[in-house]
Amino acid sequence: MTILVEKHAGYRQITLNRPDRLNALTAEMGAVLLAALGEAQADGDCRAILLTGAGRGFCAGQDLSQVGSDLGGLLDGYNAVIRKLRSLEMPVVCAVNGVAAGAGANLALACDIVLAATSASFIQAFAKIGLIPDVGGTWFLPRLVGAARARALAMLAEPLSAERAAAWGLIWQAVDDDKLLDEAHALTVLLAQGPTIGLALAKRALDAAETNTLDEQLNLERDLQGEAAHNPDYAEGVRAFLEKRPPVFTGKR
Ligand code: LHQ
Repeated sequence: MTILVEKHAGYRQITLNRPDRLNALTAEMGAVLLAALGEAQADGDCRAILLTGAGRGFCAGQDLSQVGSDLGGLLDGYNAVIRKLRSLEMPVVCAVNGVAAGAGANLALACDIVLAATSASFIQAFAKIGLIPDVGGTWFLPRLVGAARARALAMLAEPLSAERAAAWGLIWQAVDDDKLLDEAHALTVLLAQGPTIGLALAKRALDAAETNTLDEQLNLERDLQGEAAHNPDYAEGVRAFLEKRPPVFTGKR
C-alpha cells in the first residue's frame, strides 16, 4: 500500500509509503491520499491529521519514471490533494522526516504546521528538469519566505536545510531527527484536543487573507468569529478560564 493510515485517539496518521523511491508520487498515490483525507474529514472523531513519510525521505516529488509530457491530468489529481488539505476542517501537521523535493516539498508546505528533522531538506527541484514549482509552490513560497528568497529557491533548485527553512519562516520548526515523530505526535495530540471548529475557522480566515483587503478581512473575521462564538467549545473555553481549570474541548458543533 502506497499510503498508510493509522487511527489514533482523536487523529489519524497518514504515511506516504514508497520508501525505496523516497515516496515519489504517482497518480494512484495522489488519488489514495485524497481519499484518505476525505475519510478523515468524514470521521467525526478525527480532529487532526499527521502526515509523514516512510523510510529516509519525506517525498521526492513526482515519480519521474512514470511521467510523460502531458502533465495536466496528473496535476489536477495532486492539486485536489492540496485543495483538500487547505479546506479540511481540522489542523494538519506535517512531519518532514527526510528530503522533500519538487511536488513533495510543496505538499508539505500546504499543511498547517510543518516540523522537519534537522537532517531533512527542502528542494524546489523543478528547475533541474525544466519545470516550474507546482502544486501550489509559486503561491506558497513568496508568501512564506518573500519574493527574493522564493525566486532564488525556484531558480536555483538548491537544497534548503530544515534549520534554515525554519529560520526563514518556510516551516514551523526543525527538530532533532530522533525526536521528530514523538514531537509531531505530541503536537497533533494537542491540536486534536483543541477547539476544532475554531481552528478550522482560523485556517479559513488565514487563507482568505491572502487575497482580501483589510476591509474585507475585518468583515470576514467578524462573520467567522460569530460562527466560532456559537460553538460549544467557545462556551467551554470561557467557563474553564473563569473556573481556573484547563478546558475540555469536544470539537463538536
Ligand atoms: C526517484 C525519485 C523520483 C523516481 C528519487 N522519481 N525515482 C512533475 C510532473 C508531473 C506532475 C506533477 O508535478 C511534477 C512536479 C515534480 O515533482 S518535478 C520534481 C520531481 N522530483 C525531482 O526532480 C527530485 C528527483 N530526486 C532527486 O533529486 C534525489 O533523489 C533527491 C535529492 C530527492 C534525493 O537524493 P538521494 O538522497 O541521493 O537519493 P537517490 O537519488 O539515490 O534516490 C533514492 C532512490 O529513489 C533512487 O533509486 P535507486 O534505484 O537508484 O535506488 C532514485 O532514483 C529514486 N528516486 N526520486 N522523483
